[in-house]
Amino acid sequence: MEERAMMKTDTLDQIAYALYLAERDVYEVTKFVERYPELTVETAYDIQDKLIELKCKHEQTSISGLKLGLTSKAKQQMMGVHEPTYGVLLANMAVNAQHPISLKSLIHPKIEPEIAFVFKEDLVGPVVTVAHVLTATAYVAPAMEIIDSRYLNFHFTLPDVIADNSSSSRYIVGSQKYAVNEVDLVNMGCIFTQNDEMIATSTAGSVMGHPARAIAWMANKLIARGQHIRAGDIVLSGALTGSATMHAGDSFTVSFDGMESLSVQVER
Ligand code: 0L1
Ligand code: MG
Repeated sequence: MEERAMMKTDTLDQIAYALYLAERDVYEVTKFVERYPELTVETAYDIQDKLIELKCKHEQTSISGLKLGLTSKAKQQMMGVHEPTYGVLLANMAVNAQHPISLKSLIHPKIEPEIAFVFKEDLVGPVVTVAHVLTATAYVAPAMEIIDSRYLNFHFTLPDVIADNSSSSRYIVGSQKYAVNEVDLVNMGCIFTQNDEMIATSTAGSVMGHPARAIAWMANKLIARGQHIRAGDIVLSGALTGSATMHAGDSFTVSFDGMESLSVQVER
């Protein structure tokens, strides 16, 4: 609480609005920590909440779920941060894989394989475990996330990226649904291809040993802010591999053992 009081509400509103405009008008901004060194992880989640309010109001959309980011040590090291993050998914971020994706409204998009968990029950911290996550899950499905940091060259600190809704941009969820006991959420292999060339392989367990562990971590964080995972929410687990830069005409496919593969095509 004390930490949060160090930044004026006006400043938090201004940062949220600057991030909203950068996304709306498709341009990059420089990280805010340089201008506001007092920005903390907690104040950054306050800004994220304000950004989501702005987007819901101006884009006439609503919250459809949550996403985890930076769940692998490799990605944390790559980005120079020390813990995972979460962000909010909105209904208008959902992409239908049947149609080519336009990059026109995106700044410098990258795409990454994820596992989507869809919830049939609320999941409320602070003592959520992997078992609780699995019990509350209606189904899992293959997914991809398009991330599009609003920061120049994807350069940010942990508070910056949290304020920017953890780089959320779009998400794609496969139409086939799988019960949690139908797939091996630790050892299930994943192959990620770009234009039919394999660019990365991984296993489900690359997300904190078990993707449900990442979700439990988030549920236990959310409660400190009076928030929780709601029945009906879609939650993206965090990426299983590094992300790939998207170009016009590219195609991307993620194939998980035991699940139908999911492909997207980028508009030419
Ligand atoms: O979903 C992710 O892992 C991305 C979180 C933000 C970091 C980035 O923009 O790469
Ligand atoms: Mg992601």
